[in-house]
Formats: sequence, C-alpha cells, structure tokens
Amino acid sequence: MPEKPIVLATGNPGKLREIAQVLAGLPVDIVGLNELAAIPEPEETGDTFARNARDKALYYAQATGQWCLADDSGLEVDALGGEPGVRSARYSSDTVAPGAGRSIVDLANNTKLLAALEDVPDHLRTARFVCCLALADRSGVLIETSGTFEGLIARGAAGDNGFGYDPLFYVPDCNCTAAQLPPEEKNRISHRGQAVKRFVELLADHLARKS
Ligand code: ITT
Repeated sequence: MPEKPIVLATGNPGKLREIAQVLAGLPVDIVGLNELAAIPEPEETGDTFARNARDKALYYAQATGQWCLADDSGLEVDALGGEPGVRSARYSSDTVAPGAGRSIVDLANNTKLLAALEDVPDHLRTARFVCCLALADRSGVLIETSGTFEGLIARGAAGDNGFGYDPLFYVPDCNCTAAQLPPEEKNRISHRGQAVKRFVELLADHLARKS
C-alpha cells in the first residue's frame, strides 16, 4: 500500500520534532512545510486550542491539497487565570520586535512569565500544557485529539531540551523541568505525546476503513 502523505502543518521546529518522533513507523509519509513551496502563515484568531488547531489544519489542507496535521498548544497558568493560554507563542509580543527569532521570543516569554509570578507562592504555581491536534483534508476535519500535562512553574530556568516554556515547567513526578527530560521521556508523558498517541490509534482506524 503506498504511504499516505501527511503534511505536518507547523512552523515550530520543536513541535515538528516531537510529532515526527511518535509518527515514525506508521504507513504515512511525513512532509514538513519546509519541503513545500512557501505558504504564508495563517493568523490565529480562535479563543480555544481546538478551534485554532482545526483552523490551521483546514487552512493548510486548502493551500496544499494534502492531508494536513496541525497542533495548537500552550501553557495555562492557574494563578494567571489560564494565561497565556492560546496566546502562549505571542505572550511577550508587547516587548519583542515582530519577526524576532524563536529563541529570542521563547526567552522573552519565559522572562515575562517569571515576572508575572514573582509574588506567587510555590503551592499556587500550578500550570498545564495543553495540546490539540487536528487532521484535515480539503473537505473538512477528519480526526481531532488532545492531551494535557500537569506541572508547576519554577522560579528559574533549567535544562536545554525541548522548546518554549519547557525550562520553567517543573514536573513533580520527575523532579526536573520538561527541558531536563530526555526527548523520548517528554513524549511519553507530555500533552503532545498523549495527543499524538491517540491520533495514531484513530488514524490507523481511519486508514483501515478506507482500504
Ligand atoms: P505553529 O502555529 O506554526 O504550529 P506556534 O509555536 O506559533 O507554531 P502555537 O500558536 O500553538 O504554535 O503556540 C504554541 C506555544 O506554546 C509555543 O510557541 C510554546 O511557547 C508553547 N508550547 C506549546 N507546547 C509546548 C511544549 O511542549 N513545551 C514548551 N512550550 C510549549
């Protein structure tokens, strides 16, 4: 059976790496956006992760004519009423120049988060990562899954793995931050790892029904 091409519709190399790792071995041909002619990034306007994942998947499916898998994810901090939430990637957009590189934006986001939580005691620094995935073709959404990952916001950064808020995201069961976890371990327990695993099960059913 020929492998089904699936475009991983993300401009975030951290997400791409993590999703591709779990999808390796499936009868699908994973295509990165960098392998296609440039497509302008869509604007994110939804107020839920699920809505944004669907919108991104549909946008890229229309643009490419292929099956497209999109991820919308972010960090919900309880002491901040769920912020930065769907605005996680652009939390520090008030201080960072438009077009700044991802490492600069990640650093600015983390610095802003630490400042916002400066006076919040340890036991109230609870937070979770949320990931929603959507697979779409031109005609609509085919599969949706989600996952969450509970932790605490540390008082300083630690670790070089992962991306985004990982250096601040302390995982009590592992006694380290998400950025200190080996990539396979983060994928085993993370919001994205959980969402991709469920996605793999639903994709297998979907492909079996079509064959
Ligand atoms: P695409 O829309 O191109 O996929 P993006 O980075 O703009 O890339 P989002 O709008 O979904 O994607 O924002 C997700 C942000 O949430 C991401 O940039 C990180 O700041 C944060 N985030 C999500 N998952 C994370 C993880 O596993 N570890 C650390 N930070 C994460």
